[in-house]
Amino acid sequence: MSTMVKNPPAEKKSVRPPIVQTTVGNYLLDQLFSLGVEHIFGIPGDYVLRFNKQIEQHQIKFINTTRENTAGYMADAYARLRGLGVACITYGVGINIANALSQAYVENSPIVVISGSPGTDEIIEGHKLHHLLNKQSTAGKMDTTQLDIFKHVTVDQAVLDNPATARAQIDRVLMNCLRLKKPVYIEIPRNIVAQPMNAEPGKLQVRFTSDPDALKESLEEVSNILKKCQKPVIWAGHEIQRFGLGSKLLAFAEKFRIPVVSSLLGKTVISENHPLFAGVYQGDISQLEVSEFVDSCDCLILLGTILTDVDTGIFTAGLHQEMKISATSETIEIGHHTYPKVSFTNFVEGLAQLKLNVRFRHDYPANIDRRQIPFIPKKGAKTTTARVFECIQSHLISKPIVVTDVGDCLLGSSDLTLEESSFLACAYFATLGFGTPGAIAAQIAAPKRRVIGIIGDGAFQMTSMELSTAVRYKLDPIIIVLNNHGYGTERPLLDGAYNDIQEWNYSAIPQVIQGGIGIKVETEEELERALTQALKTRGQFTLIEVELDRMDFSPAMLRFTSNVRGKAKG
Ligand SMILES: Cc1ncc(C[n+]2csc(CCOP(=O)(O)OP(=O)(O)O)c2C)c(N)n1
Ligand SMILES: [Mg+2]
Repeated sequence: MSTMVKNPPAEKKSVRPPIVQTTVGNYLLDQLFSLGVEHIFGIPGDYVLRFNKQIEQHQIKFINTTRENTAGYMADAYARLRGLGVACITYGVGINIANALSQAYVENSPIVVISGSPGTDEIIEGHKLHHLLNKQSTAGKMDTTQLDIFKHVTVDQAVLDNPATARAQIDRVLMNCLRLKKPVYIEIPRNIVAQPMNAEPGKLQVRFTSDPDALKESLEEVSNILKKCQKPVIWAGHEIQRFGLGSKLLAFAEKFRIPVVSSLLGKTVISENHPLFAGVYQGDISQLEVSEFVDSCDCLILLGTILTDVDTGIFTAGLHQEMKISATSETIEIGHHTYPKVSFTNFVEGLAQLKLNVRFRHDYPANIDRRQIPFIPKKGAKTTTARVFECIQSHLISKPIVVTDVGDCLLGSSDLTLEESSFLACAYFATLGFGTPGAIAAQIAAPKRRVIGIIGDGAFQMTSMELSTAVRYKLDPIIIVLNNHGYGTERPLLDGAYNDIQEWNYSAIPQVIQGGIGIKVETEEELERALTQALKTRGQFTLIEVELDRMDFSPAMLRFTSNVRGKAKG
């Protein structure tokens, strides 16, 4: 008998993708594109021009911004909506992006900052190069000033000074950006950008792993708590959105019928029209029924929530529930136990799959009236901040993305009822100036959706020139400027002339930047008309300047000033 096997199973070969010749800059662009990046925000400069040329010849589109920090905010907004954002700067003078990186760092926004730099062949002893601090120029030794600064606000960095190691560096840094959801920094000396390198193109994939026994034990501990408690509530934070876990969170909440409140930073982690959604919880800044509800629960399940002063209502959130489960990307704590070997992603995925015969019944969330009340303008009435938000709420049928700045626009927006992933705001780092560039980038990231930016006059004066980017790329965000004549949020804390700002004719800005429509409104009727018209206008932005009294505030700001103001230091 022949021992020959007629059809031997095909030998399993590990199929490696073919090695391709590329360049350092192009490899980086290809990797970014494979991760869903279609736009890069930034400003060119001689240290980065060769890379700008490579972007021009790539599928990725370069969006010229007016400043580097706005490029950073735009990459941040893009990352929040698309999972990864990129900003590109030139060396030294682009350092003003550090503010945006700080925000992205603490608010977990995965941004890649790419900077050009002097060529490795240009560092000659005694030569002073522009844009550099030139503290000491030593032959052949790269300047590290920018790298040193950015090390504080990024989780990984690479200087691509050698094509032979560039691929490994790029892949490592991008993986860390996606794994940790925080900014990273890549510096490319200008003589390296077009140098050839070999690559095996392949999509980078982040895998989150846990010790299986520890994961099992942590989920068993959750099950035991769920069996014991009567009235649990999930307090969901922004990390759920950043790690793409919204559907898992919802599966967990729906399976056991657990109501969900969100933090302000995590607003819209799930649709706020979902029957289990019970409101934005911020301690004593919350609407009364929301804080009373959370206080009445006996089990608090924090998922992806960071307990900042803003999100705890200046630490007025009681957190005195008998049972507590808390999971973030940094730590998982259940009762008195911590689980360092369990990843946040695996834990939330595990919650969604829990098998447990428990259903909670409490009808509170259904009792919250979130019906959209039509906005009927009162004839001749001067508008107030509260009415601006009521008017916006009545126009949310088209499910726009709302982007806010810091100030009353942020607090006032907390009461809006929005769809999932429809709210962008820097509610922790709280840097003024995010709103306008953030709204423009949101439109680039999600071109099929309308975007409403709500911005205070003070914040608007910081980054309003970014509207010229909206003109250039024919974008049509609606920008509502709440003109309360200065730094209104600060007035109740400690007022002085320092809270006044120069009056601008905001609605005349379109004339200067040669595009867009400007409307000034003072009454409720004008506001309603302007917003209706803006929503119908496509292809150009509409700026609605709303004239408000200096000491007029939203209901949320009034809750802040009356309930927790004493705890806020000026
Ligand atoms: C970049 C930056 N500088 C300063 C502050 C401090 N600050 C917080 S709120 C605020 C006033 C904002 O004024 P405006 O944008 O008009 O909003 P309003 O408070 O009037 O609602 C200031 C100056 C900040 N948050 N960010
Ligand atoms: Mg103001």
